Order: sequence, then C-alpha cells, then structure tokens
Amino acid sequence: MEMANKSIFKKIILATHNQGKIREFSRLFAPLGVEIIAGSALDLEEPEETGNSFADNALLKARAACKATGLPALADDSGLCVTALKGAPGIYSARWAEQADGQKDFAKAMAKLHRELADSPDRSAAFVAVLALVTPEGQEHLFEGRAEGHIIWPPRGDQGFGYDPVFMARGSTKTFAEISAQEKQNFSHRAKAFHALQEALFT
Ligand code: ITT
Repeated sequence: MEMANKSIFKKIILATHNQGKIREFSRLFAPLGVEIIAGSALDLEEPEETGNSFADNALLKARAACKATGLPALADDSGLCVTALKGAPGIYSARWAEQADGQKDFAKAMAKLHRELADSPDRSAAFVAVLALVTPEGQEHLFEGRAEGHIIWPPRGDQGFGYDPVFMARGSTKTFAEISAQEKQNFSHRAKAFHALQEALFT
C-alpha cells in the first residue's frame, strides 16, 4: 500500500552500483512514493572509498552523487563485522571480494573469512549499514542499522548477495541467503537503518 509522501523527497539518487542494495532499497522505498534512481543506471562515477568508517564512506558516496546530479542522494556503506577478527572485514567487506581483474568473488571472500576464523569458538558477527542522505541545499543525515548474529560454515542458500550465505541472524535457523527478500527486511541492518531514515524524514 502506498503511503502519502509528505516529505520534500520525491526523487532520490541511490548512490550505489551494488545490484543487491538496489533491489533491497527499491522494495523498502516502494510504499513511500519516492522515485529511486540508481547511480549505476546513470553511469555515475564511483568515488574512491578513502574514509575510515562506514559513515565517512557513506557521506563521501552521497556527496559525490548529489554534486553530480543536483538531486538528493542516498548512499549505503555497509559490511560484516566479525568479533573474533576485531571487526574485520568491516569497511573492507567489498574489498575482500575484489579480484585482480576488478571483479568481485564472494565465494572467495567467504572462504577467506572461514580461514581467518579457523577454530575460534566465538562465531559472533554483525552486519552494519550506515546510510547518508545528502541534499543539494547541504543538509546531511546519517542513519545506522545493525543485525546481530553469527557466522556459519559451509555457506547455505542462494538468495540475497555478498556474505548472506554465511550469516545467520540471532534467533534464526536460516542464513540471510535462505530467506526471501521480504523476510530479510524483518532482520536486516539495511532495513533497520532505512526505518530510522523513514521515521526522521517521512513521518
Ligand atoms: P557501493 O559502494 O556501490 O554501494 P559496494 O558493494 O562496494 O557497493 P560497500 O562498499 O558498502 O558497497 O561494501 C559493502 C559490502 O558488504 C558488500 O559488497 C557486501 O559484500 C557486504 N554486505 C553489505 N550488506 C550486505 C548484505 O545485506 N548481505 C550480504 N553482504 C552484505
């Protein structure tokens, strides 16, 4: 059901090239009556993620997309923080999957995670997402969401993206790759951050 959109946001650039994020945000924004345009569809250049935190990198991506388009821009910087690895891969989650040819291979990134965890008894981890919304008038908003859970091995499921096949949310018996997109929305870091944004800017 579409809700009345009383906010000033009718059209938002989604500053991402990650198709998994685009699918999830399209579903989250659908009831708000906001037109979402993916940065990848506009061939927007991706800034180098030189920040030291999710927030820094999210702001960097949102500011670049806002500047390039003159429209409000939303960026998501996210990753998997594993307790026994002192928070790694964290902001380097995408980079752990990068291959020499520039392609990403998450089967390899998950295998690396498994190797580094070795026989550590602490399998706890959290997915973290920080959303930055930047407007052409210079407003900047940040929202964070976390999903607590643990790492399993071997990977299970073929839905979702990235590290979903090795992450199980607390209280669930299925990985994020074994549940539907609709169900993932009930637990996910991205959905939690989105709901904080919705509450602050759309209610
Ligand atoms: P953009 O910068 O273009 O948005 P990206 O994939 O490079 O795309 P990030 O720098 O934020 O995005 O990297 C986040 C990585 O963390 C992402 O590539 C996934 O591997 C992982 N990740 C984040 N959210 C996830 C989720 O819901 N499920 C699985 N993996 C996730």
